[in-house]
Amino acid sequence: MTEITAPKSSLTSGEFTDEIREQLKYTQGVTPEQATAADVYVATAAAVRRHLVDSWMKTQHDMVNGDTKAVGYLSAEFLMGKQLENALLNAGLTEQFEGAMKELGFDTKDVIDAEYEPGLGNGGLGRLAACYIDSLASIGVPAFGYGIRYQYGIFKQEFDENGKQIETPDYWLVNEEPWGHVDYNRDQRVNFGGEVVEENGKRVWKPAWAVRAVPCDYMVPGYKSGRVNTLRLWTAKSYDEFDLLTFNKSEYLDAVVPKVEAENISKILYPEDSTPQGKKLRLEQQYFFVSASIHDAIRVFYPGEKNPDLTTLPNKIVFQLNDTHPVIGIPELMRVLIDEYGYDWDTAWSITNKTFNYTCHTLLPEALEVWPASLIGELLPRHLEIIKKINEQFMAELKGKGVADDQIERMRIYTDGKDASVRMAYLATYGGSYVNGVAELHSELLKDVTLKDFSSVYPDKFTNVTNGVTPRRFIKLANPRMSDLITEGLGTDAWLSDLEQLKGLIPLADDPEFVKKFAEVKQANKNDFAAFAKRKYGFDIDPNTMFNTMVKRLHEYKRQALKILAVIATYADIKSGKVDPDTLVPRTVFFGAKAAPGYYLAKQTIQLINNVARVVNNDPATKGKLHVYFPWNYNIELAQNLIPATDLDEQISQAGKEASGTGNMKFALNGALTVGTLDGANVEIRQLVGPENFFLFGMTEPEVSALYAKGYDTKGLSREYYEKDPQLKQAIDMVADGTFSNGDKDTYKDLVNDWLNKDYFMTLADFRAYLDIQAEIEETYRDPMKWARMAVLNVANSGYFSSDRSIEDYLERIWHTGALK
Ligand code: T68
Repeated sequence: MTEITAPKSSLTSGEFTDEIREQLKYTQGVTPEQATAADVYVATAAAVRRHLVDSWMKTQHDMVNGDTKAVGYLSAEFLMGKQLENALLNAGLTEQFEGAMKELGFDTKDVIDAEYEPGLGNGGLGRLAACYIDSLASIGVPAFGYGIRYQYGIFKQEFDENGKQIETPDYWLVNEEPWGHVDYNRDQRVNFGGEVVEENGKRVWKPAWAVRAVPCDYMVPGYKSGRVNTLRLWTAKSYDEFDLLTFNKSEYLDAVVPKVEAENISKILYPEDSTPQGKKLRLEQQYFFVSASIHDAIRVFYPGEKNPDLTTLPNKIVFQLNDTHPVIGIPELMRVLIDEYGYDWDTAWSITNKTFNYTCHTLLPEALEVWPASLIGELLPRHLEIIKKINEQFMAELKGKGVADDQIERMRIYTDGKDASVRMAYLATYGGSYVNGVAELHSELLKDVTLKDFSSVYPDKFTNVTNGVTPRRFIKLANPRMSDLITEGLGTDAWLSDLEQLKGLIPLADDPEFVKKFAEVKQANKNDFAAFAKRKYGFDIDPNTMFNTMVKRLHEYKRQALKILAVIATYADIKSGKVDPDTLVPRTVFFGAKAAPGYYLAKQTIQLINNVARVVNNDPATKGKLHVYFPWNYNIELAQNLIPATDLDEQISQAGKEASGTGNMKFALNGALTVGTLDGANVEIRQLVGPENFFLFGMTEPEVSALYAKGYDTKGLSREYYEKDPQLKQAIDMVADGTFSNGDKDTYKDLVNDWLNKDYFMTLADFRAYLDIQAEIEETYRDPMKWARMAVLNVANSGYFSSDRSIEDYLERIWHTGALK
């Protein structure tokens, strides 16, 4: 692990208070007496930024002038969460802030709450990008995060009176946003459309229109590293404030059309997290931020040079492609090198190949982006030519290697014919140096299934980097009580930048005093969460029940349906008198999940969960024994509150479908036990925390494959499970018979139909195993000390899942660079 040293800020609380006062006066124009919590938040943010500026500038200077290669993390999403607390922590100003708030008469919580959470991501992929730029800065590696400053982030989720999801726009820029610095002087021109013509034997792109990319810079302070990196998010602006010609014809409204169209590019984040829509605007977004970022990197690393030697580019920066969304960067860099800087094809290819690497985040074939060639040709005609040429070179290379014709055909990057298309994952795999999956099982399946043809020809390209999460936000800030207890137990807080030190807690699992304190921390967190949920959602939650949580995007493969069917089965047992409720472990089940707006079955599942919650929570028969809550609009803030309060975490995806998961890591690190399948990073979590401290159930990936081979989804085999298992049958019958839809039998008919006739993700096949493991969980939970001891061992053995470790793996296996000296 890299040595991390940085002085704690020597600023006093009094001095910090004065700085905040000054900001209140000069930026907000209010006296401390007039100030609201929102004013104090903005003023504090401005004051913190001032403390970071010197380190930020020095980091940039060292990056450009030193010989350490930088990382450019290209990602369509950065799901940052609120910034203030994290910036204070990493700047070493937390205590001064607390002192200042006392002096100014403000509650720290109110001030922190005043920040509006930016939601510039869908889920795991976007949050991972945010964790990675935190870790890069904390380790001291020079890096840029490059992405889009969407005006509208992920939609706000509400539920209507029938429990259906309603999406409303998330205009996160309603109020002042004090973190971003818009830099109009470092803009980039991004061209689109038009045609390619032959001029003096050269192919020349004559674009039809252009957009101005304006960067907005966010400082990314490292924890105790003294380094501050940059997150550069691009906004699309029009070059023509208004089109004069149109204006003169006095068509005033039409005059702003080009402006509106240009600015649409960074208007909204696409809310689909797994099914690419093939929309023109989406491709425009991708090219927009990638083109601006590549040009920006050349500007940064070759300042003022007219004829830079770009053969050195791979020594200056390495671009990581966060999934296929930025893969158009490969032909773009080729184009820049050849058309703008005059390099020959082979030189350009060698530079490009060394500069890019690709991370894949999925196993679902439908999630791999494939663009119609016609669309690429329309928007980026020169790129389409380059892609075709890359494909030709690739085919020839494969032939030269003696690859069989049918395999070569399967591997085409560009597929000919009427529906000609471009496979972005293939382009990324061939065009870059390395391809990695995000957990061991996932990387194996990538090699053996999804990209098997590629790994057979290029085995050395393939590697794994298991995901991680930042311990600063997800332990220290989210769970201050547990953090204090860990620091007390270990006698140091150095674990926050070297999470493997948590191993030092292993002996404390046998110290009843420590285990008891650990259980008390969990209880206090549960009490806090109950108060938070009352305040924010109006829920009346009993904190003396088991908190059982399933939070993640809603997707069939993640199997929220399995969880809700199990809840229904328990409910049915109570109602029918089969089970005496007094013998049950009292349990509160939490769901948090957004569904893509066009994802019909996912939305039905949300409606079902809400209505099960309504029925169960209002039934006197289950009172105090079983409750279900679905706090709407799951986001980072809710995660930070709910995860530390959770006893039991659900990671129950169908084996072979969840690439990694990162929620699973956050829960284990916060002392929740996991009930899970052998999928994604669950496999590694279980290995590390010990099988005896993990509730495993369900089919394995090979068993899943075998069941598909028998025709599970095509021959309707799920019905057999339904017929054979009375508890399963009853649960499904209750969904069908209107128990959760005021007697209406149609509400969930598509969901029920799917379960009984297709059930692609094998919810029914895993149902029995799932109920059985829940019984074992109950038995364990009845012994609070045993449970708490298992929880301690989960925390102690999960240090591996720090994003610092993931970044160290990227540095070693893929980027071949390190911290600034
Ligand atoms: C997630 N993917 C994986 N995608 O599902 C999860 N996709 O297993 C993994 O832990 C995580 O990535 C980090 O590696 C996503 O979150 C998206 O959000 C997404 C967004 C747009 C298009 C496609």
